[in-house]
Amino acid sequence: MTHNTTSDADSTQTDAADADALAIEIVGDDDRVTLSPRDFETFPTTDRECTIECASGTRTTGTWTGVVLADLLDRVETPPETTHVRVTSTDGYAVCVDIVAALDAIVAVARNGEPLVEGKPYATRFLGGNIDGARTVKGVAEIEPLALEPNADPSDLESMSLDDASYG
Ligand SMILES: Nc1nc2c(c(=O)[nH]1)N[C@H]1C(S)=C(S)[C@@H](COP(=O)(O)O)O[C@H]1N2
Ligand SMILES: [Mo]
Repeated sequence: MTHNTTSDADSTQTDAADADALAIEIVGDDDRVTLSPRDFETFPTTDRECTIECASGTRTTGTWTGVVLADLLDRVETPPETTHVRVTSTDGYAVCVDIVAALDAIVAVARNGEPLVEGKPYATRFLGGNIDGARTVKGVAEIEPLALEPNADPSDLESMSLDDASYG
């Protein structure tokens, strides 16, 4: 997929940047699909009651509305023995969760009825009942199902060490 660059300084620049911020790439075995905000809106949504707890002790509970990850994965050819799903943010934050937790997770677009886009820069959030707070990725950019070897360490595929306060 190609994008217009934002170097044309005109009134569409902000819209284009916003659209890019919400585009989500699903990476399959041999194929990849980029979902624009408009594509994303065509999926049914569901609600999840979810508490996000940080190692530091901060907790936030809310009702999150979003698209079930399984529906997104259906758009690509997944590896036959998928064991994990890697989710990467626009800020480089990346987590790797097991497939059971991932299939029950959602990519949320709203919290307590409020669109996440109003809390920029993060318009989406990956979360689920069996996903710990630190692995609830804000600003989902890429979702990749993986078939890891039994002795592989999924945390090798994570980069969760951004501690710039602006990443929250
Ligand atoms: N993209 C991105 N997502 C992220 C983080 C991050 O740095 N970048 N931090 C994580 C951590 S450590 C926690 S505890 C929660 C914090 O979520 P909150 O700001 O809603 O409390 O977001 C998680 N998601
Ligand atoms: Mo955290």
